[in-house]
Amino acid sequence: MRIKKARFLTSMKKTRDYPKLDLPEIAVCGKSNVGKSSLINLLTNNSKLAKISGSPGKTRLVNFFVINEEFMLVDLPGYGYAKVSKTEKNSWPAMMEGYFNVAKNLRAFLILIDIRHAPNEDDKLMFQWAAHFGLHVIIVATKADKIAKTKRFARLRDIKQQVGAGIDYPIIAVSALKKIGVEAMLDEVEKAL
Ligand SMILES: Nc1nc2c(ncn2[C@@H]2O[C@H](COP(=O)(O)OP(=O)(O)OP(=O)(O)O)[C@@H](O)[C@H]2O)c(=O)[nH]1
Ligand SMILES: [Mg+2]
Repeated sequence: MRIKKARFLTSMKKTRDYPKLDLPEIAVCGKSNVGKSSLINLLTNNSKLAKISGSPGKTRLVNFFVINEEFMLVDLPGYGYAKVSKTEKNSWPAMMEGYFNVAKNLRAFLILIDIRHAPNEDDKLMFQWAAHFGLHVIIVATKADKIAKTKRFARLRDIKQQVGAGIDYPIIAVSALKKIGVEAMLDEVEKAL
């Protein structure tokens, strides 16, 4: 697949703001600062599409991007960021739940994990939860440029094992900085669609 066109569509906090477009969706989730927005920019080859930030907690709404007028990439708010306000923290589960209630065309659920770190309890819960609901999970190990190429394979294997994924689950190493993993990601996305 080649991404020829990508555009920001809308942000959603309440389910009434869920876009009316009837397109399949690929959702991107993971801890704050793991590189969700950067992944969307990497795949669309547009560094300005999704807002990136050095400080975690940048994406606090569900953001929808329309790709090739064929499907949507959905940037979900990150979890596990200690410094967001209590109100914001409390609104996270409701916002996610709201999204899952209305997103009937969800074809794949990307769970991003920093390649350098072991998945934490939140990551594991996210994975178990998604698997429980029968979502097509793709694990994405981000910031692959931060470790030596020779160590990548072992890290992918460990992450997969630690998160509790069987051998059937795809796992892909990406680097937004070094533009690694784009083709593998687009292949998986295409399969899921
Ligand atoms: N070295 C390196 N840094 C990256 C990579 N991807 C993202 N980053 C950096 O990680 C930080 C967070 O990236 P974002 O894409 O904003 O992360 P996010 O998951 O969208 O964060 P929230 O919206 O806050 O949940 C930024 O400083 C990025 O430049 C990567 O592949 N390699
Ligand atoms: Mg973000």
